[in-house]
Amino acid sequence: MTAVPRGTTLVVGLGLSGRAICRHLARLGAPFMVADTRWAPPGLEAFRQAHPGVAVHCGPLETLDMSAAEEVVLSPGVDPHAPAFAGLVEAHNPATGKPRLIGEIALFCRAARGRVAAVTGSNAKSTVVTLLGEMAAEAGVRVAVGGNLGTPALDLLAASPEAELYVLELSSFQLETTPRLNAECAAFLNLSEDHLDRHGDMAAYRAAKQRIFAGVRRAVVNGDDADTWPAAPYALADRQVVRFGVTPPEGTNWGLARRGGRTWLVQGADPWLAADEMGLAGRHNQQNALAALAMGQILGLAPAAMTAVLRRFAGLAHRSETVASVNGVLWVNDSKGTNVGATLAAVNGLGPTLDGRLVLLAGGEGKGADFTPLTEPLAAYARGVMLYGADAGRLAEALGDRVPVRRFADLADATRAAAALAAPGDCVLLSPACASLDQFTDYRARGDAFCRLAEQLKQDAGYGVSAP
Ligand code: UMA
Ligand code: ADP
Repeated sequence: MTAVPRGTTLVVGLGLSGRAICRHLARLGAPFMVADTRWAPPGLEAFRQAHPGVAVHCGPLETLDMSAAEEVVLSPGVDPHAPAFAGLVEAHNPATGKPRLIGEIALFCRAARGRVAAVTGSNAKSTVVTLLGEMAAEAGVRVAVGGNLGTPALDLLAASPEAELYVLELSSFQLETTPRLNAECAAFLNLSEDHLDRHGDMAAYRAAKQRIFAGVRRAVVNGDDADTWPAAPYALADRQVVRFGVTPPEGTNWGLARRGGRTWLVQGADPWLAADEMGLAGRHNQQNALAALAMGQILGLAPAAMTAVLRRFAGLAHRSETVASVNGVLWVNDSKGTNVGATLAAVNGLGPTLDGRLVLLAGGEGKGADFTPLTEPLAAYARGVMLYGADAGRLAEALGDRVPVRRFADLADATRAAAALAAPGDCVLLSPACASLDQFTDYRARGDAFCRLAEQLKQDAGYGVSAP
């Protein structure tokens, strides 16, 4: 049994967040050691070189005595309810009064000087965070953007110490270990099944996301999704909550309204921008734009700066991204569709716009989700569904005989079969409704593989791929 020395902070996890936590503690001059549950975590040698003299424990945490640790700081990929942390969750150190177990974002809250705008939800976080970050920059605010999106929050502090505003994408994993975020503005965009293998059930998943409202000044929520509304113990006064939705809104809420034959983004009765002027396409992105506008207004950003960004922003890679057009067939990379809600948005968004039908590529790690909500939309819009990866069997079972389904060993085989099936006017859509980790390093690698396959088809006889 190894013991964490008294007064030493234990950092768990040597990934992106863990390394950012270590850099932060080193900058503060706080003594720390590191543990990772894996025997050979990636980047171990580089870590040892960057932090000579810092003790590293690799392997099961049960052989580590944490009882004297100053505090235990978890990476998001580490489950605070694992047996090794029994007794630490929600416990406080009697000597310091601080929680015994926290995450990276709790350290961020202690150190950040600028205002915090935070975004969570099962889907659309990255899109809304990017929109809001660009709006703030366009409005002349010194802004830093990161969190689950990419740059770990603690690295933002060092990279942009002068930031007036931090725009953070926060996952349920990060929020679960954040006692009080105290955000100036926090948005909870939507809730659909995801990460049930970690949280156990939807109630626990929702409760983790609700923590975004702890200590918040103003909240932005989805008027059509009651799960996103602040609930006990984070209930807020009505005047603190702004809603967005897809219908004409009341008061100062945000929504969509028809004017002169066009759909407009509106606040109450005030039109802000016609939806067809946006760089982003699809009803789901109109909701995303409304959420960003609602947050931007709360933060005092200039309206002209916000609408300028909505006009020019054309979307992030791997999110319903058109990557090729092959003999009249559209190829769309929605590799970031890692859960059922995201794939539903892609299928319902694209399906009605096609002259032909969808050929969907799906599969991977389903994270315990129920796939049956995909059946009806796929029956309506799909010519066929090509399944691959760990949960292909569960997907096939859920879709039953309502949709023609075929199974393949991997994405490459599934993609070739999709190309053979698709007819002019169709769309080959990669939106897997699953995580990629059984066959790829992450969703980007999966999306890149799909793009390479499309590119390969361009070289093959009979396929004249042109840029979209
Ligand atoms: N791991 C172990 N043992 C350990 C520590 C980690 O097995 O002791 C495993 C985890 O189970 C996981 C992997 O290592 O499979 C990475 O975990 P991590 O906590 O070290 O992850 P980081 O590299 O720090 O990346 C995290 C986020 N990853 C997770 O939450 C799993 C990244 O989001 C995020 O970009 C990064 O911090 C910076 O903030 C990725 C993600 O998939 C994109 N997030 C999920 C999502 O978006 O759905 C929540
Ligand atoms: P996140 O960071 O929450 O994963 P992204 O902006 O990266 O969000 O989008 C993830 C997936 O969700 C993509 O497949 C995207 O097409 C889909 N999506 C985008 N906006 C919405 C929305 N409003 N509702 C449901 N799905 C959406």
